Amino acid sequence: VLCNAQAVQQRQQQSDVAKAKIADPYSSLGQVCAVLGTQWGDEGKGKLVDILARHYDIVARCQGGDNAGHTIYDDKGDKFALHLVPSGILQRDTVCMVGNGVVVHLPKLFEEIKQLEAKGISCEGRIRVSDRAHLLFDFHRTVDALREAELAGSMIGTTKRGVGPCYASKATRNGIRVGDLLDMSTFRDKLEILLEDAAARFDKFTYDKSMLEEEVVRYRDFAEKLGPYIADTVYLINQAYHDKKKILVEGGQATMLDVDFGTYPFVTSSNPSVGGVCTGLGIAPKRLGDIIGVAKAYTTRVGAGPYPTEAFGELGQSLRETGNEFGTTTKRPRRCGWLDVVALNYSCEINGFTSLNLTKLDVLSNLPEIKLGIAYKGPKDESVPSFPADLSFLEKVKVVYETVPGWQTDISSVRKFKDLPGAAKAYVQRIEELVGIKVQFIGVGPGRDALIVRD
Ligand code: 2SA
Ligand code: GDP
Ligand code: MG
Repeated sequence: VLCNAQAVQQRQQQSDVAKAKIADPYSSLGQVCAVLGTQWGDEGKGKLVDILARHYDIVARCQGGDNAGHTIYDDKGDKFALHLVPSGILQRDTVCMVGNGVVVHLPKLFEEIKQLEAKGISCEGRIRVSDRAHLLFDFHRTVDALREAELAGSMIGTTKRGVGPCYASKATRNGIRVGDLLDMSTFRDKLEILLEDAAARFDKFTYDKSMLEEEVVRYRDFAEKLGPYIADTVYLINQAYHDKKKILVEGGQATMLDVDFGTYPFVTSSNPSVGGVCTGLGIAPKRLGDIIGVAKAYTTRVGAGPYPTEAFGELGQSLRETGNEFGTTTKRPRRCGWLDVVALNYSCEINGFTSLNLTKLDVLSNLPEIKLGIAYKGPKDESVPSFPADLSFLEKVKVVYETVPGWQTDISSVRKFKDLPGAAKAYVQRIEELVGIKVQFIGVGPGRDALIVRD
């Protein structure tokens, strides 16, 4: 019943070749490595990036904005929730880059920097913001909320961080870029055009000249503060590549929220899949060494939109509570369900993952049995070859489940694959079999040390 068995088999063969080569999983990772979400976000990308960062010189974000929420813990167990600052910031020698594909809300960026510095994390000289990145203004956030209100019953469930409207300004080519702050003489006029646009489109959007002048004054101040952070990151990252420096890319959101490949229109407005790494940083595709897909051992989604393996009732609630599934940015409860292998396979195909990080395996520990959604059937019982584009069809698919035994033992202190209970090992191996990609890393808790690295 598995959809696209041929693709899975081909990946399996390639993965076997890769498997044979691995001696030290960290040092064998490519000079350029991307960590990307395979599902609907919050798979635990931040945690892996924080762990890998010590082996990298640069950690870069390529898309999204402060809609992202990446939770990491330091060695003392102190929690950090990052939104715009890349998750490499806790490793003191890394340079953290905010690439051209990111939309940047400067008040939030400075707030985050302030919070980090208050916790003793020095950001000075370590953060580089692309001069080509677009500025996300407060008014974009207002427009985000107005658009959602207009949609009434069919809201997207955005984070209301203004991300969609900012990418819209970018696409209509009247957006303002970080580099524009270097010449404040034209800034006022550019901002006025944007505000006029919003006022013309939304009756409820009003602004007066004093508001514009206040924003200009505020941004004059930001321009001064941001000056030392602004850089031609496209040049920097490619120079770093030539200098044999190691580059780690941190994805925000995930493939099923991709504006092209996700459950459109219930998606974010960027490309969290692998293409976004190239366009959002100016890295050539052939320079990408490793592409690690982060997959939660079950599935979650926050915001509206179809999601075939969603569990309602007791199971959904118990996964949410055990997994602490609440939005890092908005605190919204996440919808929970079984692992969707159809979506995962689709994601593997699009991104060409070289390995997977299966996260939150510990969350499944109390379950007597676990299900895997291995295929979809259409309303006429027909097989569905790949993840459908048509949402009305997607809403009608029936998920074919495979049930496997649970392990019902606490695994949070296990650090070696061989020490996992048999049923947990079998679950991981079954996923590998179903997608044809090696699960190199396994998360068994939120802490930095709670990771099984397979050799
Ligand atoms: P937006 O704000 O325009 O990007 O929203 C569009 C859709 O994208 C989803 N989205 C996310 N999904 C999961 N996690 C995200 N980050 C935060 C987190 C979310 C939070 O880490 O928990 O705190 O609620 C994220 N960002 C965007 C969003 O839910 C919409 O479905
Ligand atoms: P991201 O957006 O992909 O970086 O993920 P988030 O940080 O938004 O959400 C993942 C949540 O799961 C965070 O609270 C992490 O601390 C936590 N987490 C990550 N990996 C694991 C794991 O293996 N087990 C458990 N129990 N929690 C994890
Ligand atoms: Mg998140």
